[in-house]
Amino acid sequence: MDAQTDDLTLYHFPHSLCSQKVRLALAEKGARYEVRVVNIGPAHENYEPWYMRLNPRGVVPTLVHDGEPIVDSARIVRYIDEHLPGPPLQPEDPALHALMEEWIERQDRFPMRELSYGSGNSLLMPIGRATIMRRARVLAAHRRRNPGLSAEYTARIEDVKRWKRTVSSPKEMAALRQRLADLLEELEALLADGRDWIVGDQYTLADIVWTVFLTRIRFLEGPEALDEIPSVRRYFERARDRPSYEGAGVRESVQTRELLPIILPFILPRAAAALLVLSLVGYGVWTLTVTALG
Ligand SMILES: N[C@@H](CCC(=O)N[C@@H](CS)C(=O)NCC(=O)O)C(=O)O
Repeated sequence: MDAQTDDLTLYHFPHSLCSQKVRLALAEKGARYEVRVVNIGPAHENYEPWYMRLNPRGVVPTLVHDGEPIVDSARIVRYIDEHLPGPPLQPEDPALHALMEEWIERQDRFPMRELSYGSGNSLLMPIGRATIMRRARVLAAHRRRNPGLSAEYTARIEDVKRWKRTVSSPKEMAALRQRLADLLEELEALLADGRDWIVGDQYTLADIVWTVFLTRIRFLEGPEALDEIPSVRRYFERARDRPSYEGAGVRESVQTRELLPIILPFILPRAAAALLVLSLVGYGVWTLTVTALG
């Protein structure tokens, strides 16, 4: 394919797992693209009608290529490989291609969102959990104002309720952690023959999704999370050493300096309003007390 001449815009959020997969695929291809940050919390710009029309599930990422939106990170990374110039990221051999697909799907099926919000010890985790039900309220308010998108908002509200039920259930969370341990053991078994990448010698889309997934596991569980599975740890280190990892800005921790400008414009006006109300109530109580005392 010739040099890239097309218009590409990625709607994303810097720390989002799925956005990072797409950025990594774009970096491997050496693609040039515009970015638009969609504030997925606390402003929930992703639930606004303009974005729901672009991405009916109201999630990031969305890639817009010459005006056409493509949604769902697993589809987007395939699309990137098939439509942009750069090194091929899918094997030609059908058996290897099937292996790549199998590992993309294994990763994609794992509910990382639930694990991210239902475990971890960072201060941000309880805050994150508390925000889940706020999403249902924001979605319901949008549904009232946008009857044309009622089906999309209803589907999303149901999804948010399921999300909340899972992260609130210690039994489901324990099962999820076991499922993750099994999945990582399966990857360890695959890589134990010394292969560099999931299908062998070629770095493919499967490695892209697994690089970001393993980064998130280390983010949640600490850098020692892969110590018991040495082949996976070495595999992750190889992937992290690729220039694309830095180029895509794969996040290994919360970048407070990056998140604050996104969060503060939402929090500050509300904090100021709350302070004003508290001051008015305090002043009222004080005036009444002074009046009552004569
Ligand atoms: N299957 C979708 C999932 C996308 C997804 O869940 N994105 C998350 C960030 S990684 C999101 O937008 N969350 C915001 C929300 O659910 O409100 C994909 O792979 O693109």
